Amino acid sequence: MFDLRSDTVTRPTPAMRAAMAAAEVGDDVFGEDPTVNRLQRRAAELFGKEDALFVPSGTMGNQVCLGALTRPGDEVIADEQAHVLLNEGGAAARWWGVQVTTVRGERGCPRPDDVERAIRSPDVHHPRTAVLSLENTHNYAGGAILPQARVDELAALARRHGLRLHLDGARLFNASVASGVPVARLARDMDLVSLCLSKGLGAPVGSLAIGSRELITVCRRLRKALGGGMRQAGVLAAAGLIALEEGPTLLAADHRRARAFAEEVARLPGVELDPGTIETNIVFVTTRGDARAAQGALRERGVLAIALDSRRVRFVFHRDAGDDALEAALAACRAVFR
Ligand code: TLP
Repeated sequence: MFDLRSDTVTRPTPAMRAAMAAAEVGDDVFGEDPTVNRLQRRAAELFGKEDALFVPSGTMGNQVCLGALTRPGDEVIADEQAHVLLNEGGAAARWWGVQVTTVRGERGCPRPDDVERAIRSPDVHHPRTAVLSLENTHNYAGGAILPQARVDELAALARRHGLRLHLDGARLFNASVASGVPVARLARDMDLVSLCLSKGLGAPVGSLAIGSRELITVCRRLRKALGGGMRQAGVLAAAGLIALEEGPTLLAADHRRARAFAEEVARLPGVELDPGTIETNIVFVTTRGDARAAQGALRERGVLAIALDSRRVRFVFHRDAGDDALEAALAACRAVFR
Protein backbone atom coordinates (compact mmCIF):
# COMPACT_ATOMS: atom_id res chain seq x y z
CA MET A 1 0.00 0.00 0.00
CA PHE A 2 1.19 3.51 -0.81
CA ASP A 3 -0.17 5.83 1.85
CA LEU A 4 -0.97 9.33 0.63
CA ARG A 5 -3.72 10.00 3.16
CA SER A 6 -1.61 12.51 5.05
CA ASP A 7 1.95 13.60 5.77
CA THR A 8 1.20 12.55 9.37
CA VAL A 9 1.86 8.92 8.37
CA THR A 10 5.65 9.34 8.11
CA ARG A 11 7.65 6.91 10.26
CA PRO A 12 10.69 7.83 12.33
CA THR A 13 13.96 7.24 10.49
CA PRO A 14 16.70 4.97 11.87
CA ALA A 15 18.61 8.14 12.89
CA MET A 16 15.54 9.36 14.80
CA ARG A 17 15.12 6.02 16.54
CA ALA A 18 18.79 6.01 17.51
CA ALA A 19 18.54 9.56 18.86
CA MET A 20 15.40 8.61 20.79
CA ALA A 21 17.14 5.63 22.37
CA ALA A 22 20.13 7.74 23.36
CA ALA A 23 18.19 10.86 24.47
CA GLU A 24 19.15 12.52 27.70
CA VAL A 25 15.91 13.00 29.65
CA GLY A 26 14.47 14.57 32.78
CA ASP A 27 11.04 15.55 34.06
CA ASP A 28 9.70 18.10 31.60
CA VAL A 29 6.87 19.19 33.90
CA PHE A 30 9.66 20.49 36.15
CA GLY A 31 11.28 21.99 33.03
CA GLU A 32 14.19 19.58 33.53
CA ASP A 33 14.28 17.58 30.32
CA PRO A 34 17.45 18.77 28.56
CA THR A 35 16.42 17.42 25.16
CA VAL A 36 12.99 19.07 25.29
CA ASN A 37 14.67 22.30 26.38
CA ARG A 38 17.09 22.08 23.47
CA LEU A 39 14.24 21.53 21.01
CA GLN A 40 12.28 24.47 22.42
CA ARG A 41 15.31 26.78 22.31
CA ARG A 42 16.12 25.79 18.75
CA ALA A 43 12.55 26.34 17.56
CA ALA A 44 12.40 29.76 19.23
CA GLU A 45 15.69 30.68 17.58
CA LEU A 46 14.57 29.54 14.09
CA PHE A 47 11.33 31.52 14.45
CA GLY A 48 12.97 34.64 15.89
CA LYS A 49 10.84 34.41 19.04
CA GLU A 50 11.72 34.25 22.73
CA ASP A 51 10.40 30.87 23.70
CA ALA A 52 8.66 27.68 22.59
CA LEU A 53 6.73 24.83 24.16
CA PHE A 54 6.72 21.17 23.11
CA VAL A 55 3.19 19.70 22.98
CA PRO A 56 1.88 16.27 21.93
CA SER A 57 -0.11 17.33 18.85
CA GLY A 58 -0.91 20.07 16.40
CA THR A 59 -4.36 20.35 17.89
CA MET A 60 -2.95 20.97 21.34
CA GLY A 61 -0.47 23.41 19.83
CA ASN A 62 -3.26 25.46 18.26
CA GLN A 63 -5.43 25.24 21.32
CA VAL A 64 -2.89 26.37 23.91
CA CYS A 65 -2.25 29.32 21.58
CA LEU A 66 -5.94 30.23 21.29
CA GLY A 67 -6.44 29.70 25.02
CA ALA A 68 -3.53 32.02 25.83
CA LEU A 69 -4.85 34.76 23.54
CA THR A 70 -8.51 34.79 24.61
CA ARG A 71 -10.92 35.01 27.53
CA PRO A 72 -14.28 33.19 27.71
CA GLY A 73 -16.87 34.94 25.56
CA ASP A 74 -14.26 36.23 23.12
CA GLU A 75 -14.43 35.72 19.39
CA VAL A 76 -11.76 34.46 17.01
CA ILE A 77 -11.88 35.25 13.30
CA ALA A 78 -10.77 32.44 11.02
CA ASP A 79 -11.16 31.28 7.45
CA GLU A 80 -14.28 29.16 7.00
CA GLN A 81 -12.18 26.06 6.24
CA ALA A 82 -9.63 26.54 9.02
CA HIS A 83 -8.38 23.46 10.83
CA VAL A 84 -9.07 25.13 14.21
CA LEU A 85 -12.70 25.39 13.18
CA LEU A 86 -13.35 22.12 11.36
CA ASN A 87 -10.98 19.54 12.73
CA GLU A 88 -10.31 20.11 16.40
CA GLY A 89 -13.52 18.77 17.92
CA GLY A 90 -14.89 22.22 18.70
CA ALA A 91 -11.97 22.66 21.10
CA ALA A 92 -11.98 26.46 21.19
CA ALA A 93 -15.60 26.42 22.36
CA ARG A 94 -15.14 23.38 24.55
CA TRP A 95 -12.04 24.45 26.47
CA TRP A 96 -11.87 28.23 26.28
CA GLY A 97 -15.52 29.27 25.86
CA VAL A 98 -14.58 31.09 22.69
CA GLN A 99 -16.64 31.34 19.52
CA VAL A 100 -15.16 31.33 16.06
CA THR A 101 -16.64 33.55 13.39
CA THR A 102 -15.68 32.83 9.82
CA VAL A 103 -14.77 34.72 6.71
CA ARG A 104 -14.49 33.17 3.27
CA GLY A 105 -10.83 33.43 2.34
CA GLU A 106 -9.26 33.34 -1.09
CA ARG A 107 -7.36 30.07 -1.17
CA GLY A 108 -7.48 30.06 2.61
CA CYS A 109 -6.37 33.66 3.07
CA PRO A 110 -8.96 36.04 4.52
CA ARG A 111 -9.48 39.36 2.72
CA PRO A 112 -8.71 42.41 4.89
CA ASP A 113 -12.08 44.02 4.07
CA ASP A 114 -13.94 40.94 5.25
CA VAL A 115 -11.89 40.75 8.44
CA GLU A 116 -12.49 44.42 9.15
CA ARG A 117 -16.24 43.89 8.69
CA ALA A 118 -16.16 40.89 11.04
CA ILE A 119 -14.52 42.80 13.90
CA ARG A 120 -17.19 43.67 16.48
CA SER A 121 -17.70 47.16 17.78
CA PRO A 122 -17.25 47.60 21.54
CA ASP A 123 -20.85 47.12 22.61
CA VAL A 124 -22.20 45.12 25.56
CA HIS A 125 -24.19 42.99 23.15
CA HIS A 126 -21.18 41.76 21.24
CA PRO A 127 -18.45 39.27 21.89
CA ARG A 128 -15.01 40.87 22.08
CA THR A 129 -13.08 40.13 18.87
CA ALA A 130 -9.75 39.03 20.28
CA VAL A 131 -7.82 37.07 17.69
CA LEU A 132 -7.28 36.66 13.98
CA SER A 133 -6.24 33.07 13.32
CA LEU A 134 -4.46 32.24 10.04
CA GLU A 135 -3.31 28.91 8.60
CA ASN A 136 -0.16 28.62 6.46
CA THR A 137 0.03 26.47 4.45
CA HIS A 138 -3.72 26.09 4.32
CA ASN A 139 -4.75 22.46 4.41
CA TYR A 140 -8.26 22.61 2.94
CA ALA A 141 -7.19 25.16 0.37
CA GLY A 142 -4.92 22.42 -0.98
CA GLY A 143 -1.64 23.33 0.72
CA ALA A 144 -1.94 26.95 -0.44
CA ILE A 145 0.70 29.41 0.73
CA LEU A 146 -0.75 32.61 2.18
CA PRO A 147 0.49 35.57 0.10
CA GLN A 148 2.90 37.34 2.46
CA ALA A 149 1.91 40.87 1.40
CA ARG A 150 -1.67 39.99 2.33
CA VAL A 151 -0.57 38.53 5.67
CA ASP A 152 1.37 41.74 6.40
CA GLU A 153 -1.74 43.76 5.58
CA LEU A 154 -3.88 41.55 7.84
CA ALA A 155 -1.35 41.87 10.65
CA ALA A 156 -1.41 45.66 10.42
CA LEU A 157 -5.21 45.61 10.41
CA ALA A 158 -5.32 43.31 13.42
CA ARG A 159 -2.94 45.58 15.33
CA ARG A 160 -5.01 48.67 14.50
CA HIS A 161 -8.03 46.98 16.04
CA GLY A 162 -6.23 45.54 19.05
CA LEU A 163 -6.53 41.92 17.87
CA ARG A 164 -3.79 39.41 18.43
CA LEU A 165 -2.54 37.01 15.81
CA HIS A 166 -2.38 33.25 15.87
CA LEU A 167 -0.82 31.25 13.08
CA ASP A 168 -1.59 27.58 12.57
CA GLY A 169 1.80 26.90 11.05
CA ALA A 170 1.43 23.12 11.14
CA ARG A 171 3.06 23.16 7.67
CA LEU A 172 4.86 26.50 7.84
CA PHE A 173 8.11 24.94 6.63
CA ASN A 174 6.31 23.81 3.46
CA ALA A 175 5.41 27.46 2.87
CA SER A 176 8.95 28.56 3.68
CA VAL A 177 10.69 26.04 1.44
CA ALA A 178 8.31 26.64 -1.48
CA SER A 179 8.50 30.43 -1.28
CA GLY A 180 12.12 30.77 -0.18
CA VAL A 181 11.08 32.97 2.74
CA PRO A 182 12.47 32.03 6.18
CA VAL A 183 9.95 30.91 8.80
CA ALA A 184 11.04 33.79 11.04
CA ARG A 185 9.78 36.23 8.42
CA LEU A 186 6.54 34.30 7.85
CA ALA A 187 5.94 34.31 11.61
CA ARG A 188 7.22 37.85 12.26
CA ASP A 189 3.96 39.54 13.18
CA MET A 190 2.36 36.54 14.86
CA ASP A 191 1.84 36.53 18.62
CA LEU A 192 1.78 32.75 18.74
CA VAL A 193 2.57 30.13 16.12
CA SER A 194 2.03 26.40 16.22
CA LEU A 195 4.31 24.16 14.18
CA CYS A 196 3.92 20.39 13.64
CA LEU A 197 7.01 18.22 13.75
CA SER A 198 5.06 15.09 12.92
CA LYS A 199 3.79 16.02 9.46
CA GLY A 200 6.14 16.55 6.54
CA LEU A 201 9.10 17.08 8.87
CA GLY A 202 8.88 13.42 9.81
CA ALA A 203 8.91 13.20 13.64
CA PRO A 204 6.69 10.46 15.09
CA VAL A 205 4.98 12.77 17.60
CA GLY A 206 4.93 16.39 18.59
CA SER A 207 4.30 20.02 17.84
CA LEU A 208 5.49 23.34 19.21
CA ALA A 209 3.82 26.55 20.29
CA ILE A 210 6.21 29.45 19.68
CA GLY A 211 6.06 33.07 20.84
CA SER A 212 6.99 35.52 23.57
CA ARG A 213 8.24 34.29 26.95
CA GLU A 214 5.15 35.73 28.59
CA LEU A 215 2.66 34.00 26.28
CA ILE A 216 4.53 30.69 26.31
CA THR A 217 4.36 30.74 30.11
CA VAL A 218 0.57 30.93 29.78
CA CYS A 219 0.64 28.16 27.14
CA ARG A 220 2.60 25.97 29.57
CA ARG A 221 -0.15 26.28 32.20
CA LEU A 222 -2.80 25.45 29.60
CA ARG A 223 -0.82 22.47 28.32
CA LYS A 224 -0.80 21.10 31.87
CA ALA A 225 -4.53 21.70 32.21
CA LEU A 226 -5.13 19.75 29.01
CA GLY A 227 -3.03 16.84 30.27
CA GLY A 228 -0.16 17.56 27.93
CA GLY A 229 2.65 17.70 30.50
CA MET A 230 4.71 14.74 29.34
CA ARG A 231 7.54 14.04 31.84
CA GLN A 232 10.51 12.31 30.11
CA ALA A 233 9.44 13.68 26.75
CA GLY A 234 13.06 14.00 25.62
CA VAL A 235 12.67 10.64 23.88
CA LEU A 236 10.20 12.37 21.57
CA ALA A 237 12.01 15.70 21.42
CA ALA A 238 15.16 13.90 20.22
CA ALA A 239 13.32 12.85 17.06
CA GLY A 240 11.77 16.32 16.89
CA LEU A 241 15.20 17.96 16.80
CA ILE A 242 16.19 15.87 13.80
CA ALA A 243 12.85 16.68 12.14
CA LEU A 244 13.43 20.38 12.72
CA GLU A 245 16.97 20.38 11.32
CA GLU A 246 16.70 17.89 8.47
CA GLY A 247 12.99 17.77 7.70
CA PRO A 248 12.82 21.05 5.77
CA THR A 249 15.55 19.91 3.35
CA LEU A 250 13.31 17.09 2.11
CA LEU A 251 10.12 19.07 1.53
CA ALA A 252 11.03 20.36 -1.93
CA ALA A 253 10.94 16.77 -3.22
CA ASP A 254 7.40 16.36 -1.83
CA HIS A 255 6.34 19.56 -3.59
CA ARG A 256 7.89 18.41 -6.86
CA ARG A 257 6.02 15.09 -6.70
CA ALA A 258 2.73 16.76 -5.80
CA ARG A 259 3.03 19.06 -8.82
CA ALA A 260 4.04 16.21 -11.16
CA PHE A 261 1.11 14.15 -9.88
CA ALA A 262 -1.35 17.02 -10.36
CA GLU A 263 -0.15 17.75 -13.88
CA GLU A 264 -0.81 14.17 -14.96
CA VAL A 265 -4.09 13.71 -13.08
CA ALA A 266 -5.45 17.00 -14.46
CA ARG A 267 -5.46 15.39 -17.93
CA LEU A 268 -7.89 12.64 -16.84
CA PRO A 269 -11.54 13.03 -17.83
CA GLY A 270 -13.00 12.04 -14.45
CA VAL A 271 -11.58 14.96 -12.46
CA GLU A 272 -11.35 18.71 -12.16
CA LEU A 273 -7.96 20.00 -11.15
CA ASP A 274 -5.84 23.01 -11.97
CA PRO A 275 -2.24 21.90 -11.48
CA GLY A 276 -1.15 25.54 -11.39
CA THR A 277 -2.73 25.82 -7.94
CA ILE A 278 -0.44 23.18 -6.42
CA GLU A 279 2.17 25.07 -4.40
CA THR A 280 3.27 22.52 -1.81
CA ASN A 281 2.61 18.85 -0.92
CA ILE A 282 -1.20 18.63 -0.92
CA VAL A 283 -3.38 17.84 -3.94
CA PHE A 284 -7.17 17.95 -3.81
CA VAL A 285 -8.75 16.20 -6.75
CA THR A 286 -12.37 17.16 -7.46
CA THR A 287 -14.11 14.08 -8.78
CA ARG A 288 -16.96 14.06 -11.26
CA GLY A 289 -18.36 10.96 -9.56
CA ASP A 290 -18.59 10.11 -5.87
CA ALA A 291 -15.31 10.80 -4.07
CA ARG A 292 -15.87 8.08 -1.49
CA ALA A 293 -16.33 5.47 -4.20
CA ALA A 294 -13.11 6.76 -5.80
CA GLN A 295 -11.31 6.39 -2.46
CA GLY A 296 -12.39 2.73 -2.32
CA ALA A 297 -11.36 2.10 -5.92
CA LEU A 298 -7.95 3.67 -5.32
CA ARG A 299 -7.50 1.50 -2.27
CA GLU A 300 -8.20 -1.62 -4.33
CA ARG A 301 -5.30 -0.51 -6.51
CA GLY A 302 -2.95 -0.15 -3.56
CA VAL A 303 -3.19 3.61 -3.01
CA LEU A 304 -4.58 5.25 0.10
CA ALA A 305 -6.03 8.75 -0.21
CA ILE A 306 -8.83 10.48 1.72
CA ALA A 307 -12.24 11.56 0.47
CA LEU A 308 -12.82 14.67 2.55
CA ASP A 309 -16.35 15.18 1.27
CA SER A 310 -18.51 13.73 -1.50
CA ARG A 311 -16.53 15.43 -4.29
CA ARG A 312 -12.94 15.84 -3.13
CA VAL A 313 -10.15 13.31 -2.66
CA ARG A 314 -6.96 14.49 -0.95
CA PHE A 315 -3.49 13.16 -1.79
CA VAL A 316 -0.59 14.30 0.40
CA PHE A 317 3.03 13.77 -0.61
CA HIS A 318 5.63 13.17 2.08
CA ARG A 319 9.12 11.78 2.69
CA ASP A 320 7.91 8.17 2.94
CA ALA A 321 6.14 8.41 -0.44
CA GLY A 322 8.84 8.56 -3.07
CA ASP A 323 8.81 8.18 -6.85
CA ASP A 324 7.40 4.65 -6.55
CA ALA A 325 4.39 6.05 -4.67
CA LEU A 326 4.02 8.78 -7.29
CA GLU A 327 3.99 6.19 -10.08
CA ALA A 328 1.56 3.92 -8.20
CA ALA A 329 -0.78 6.84 -7.48
CA LEU A 330 -0.73 7.89 -11.13
CA ALA A 331 -1.47 4.36 -12.32
CA ALA A 332 -4.35 4.06 -9.85
CA CYS A 333 -5.78 7.44 -10.85
CA ARG A 334 -5.56 6.60 -14.56
CA ALA A 335 -7.69 3.53 -13.86
CA VAL A 336 -10.16 5.18 -11.46
CA PHE A 337 -10.66 8.58 -13.13
CA ARG A 338 -10.95 7.38 -16.74
N1 TLP B 1 -4.47 17.72 9.97
C1 TLP B 1 -4.78 16.36 9.64
C2 TLP B 1 -6.29 16.16 9.71
O1 TLP B 1 -6.78 16.64 10.93
C3 TLP B 1 -7.04 16.82 8.61
C4 TLP B 1 -4.24 16.04 8.27
O2 TLP B 1 -4.14 14.85 7.97
O3 TLP B 1 -3.93 16.97 7.51
N2 TLP B 1 -3.28 22.22 11.74
C5 TLP B 1 -3.35 21.78 10.48
C6 TLP B 1 -3.31 22.77 9.37
C7 TLP B 1 -3.49 20.42 10.23
O4 TLP B 1 -3.59 20.00 8.97
C8 TLP B 1 -3.52 19.51 11.31
C9 TLP B 1 -3.68 18.04 11.08
C10 TLP B 1 -3.43 20.02 12.60
C11 TLP B 1 -3.31 21.39 12.78
C12 TLP B 1 -3.54 19.14 13.83
O5 TLP B 1 -2.49 18.30 14.02
P1 TLP B 1 -2.65 16.97 14.93
O6 TLP B 1 -3.29 15.96 14.02
O7 TLP B 1 -1.25 16.66 15.30
O8 TLP B 1 -3.48 17.31 16.10
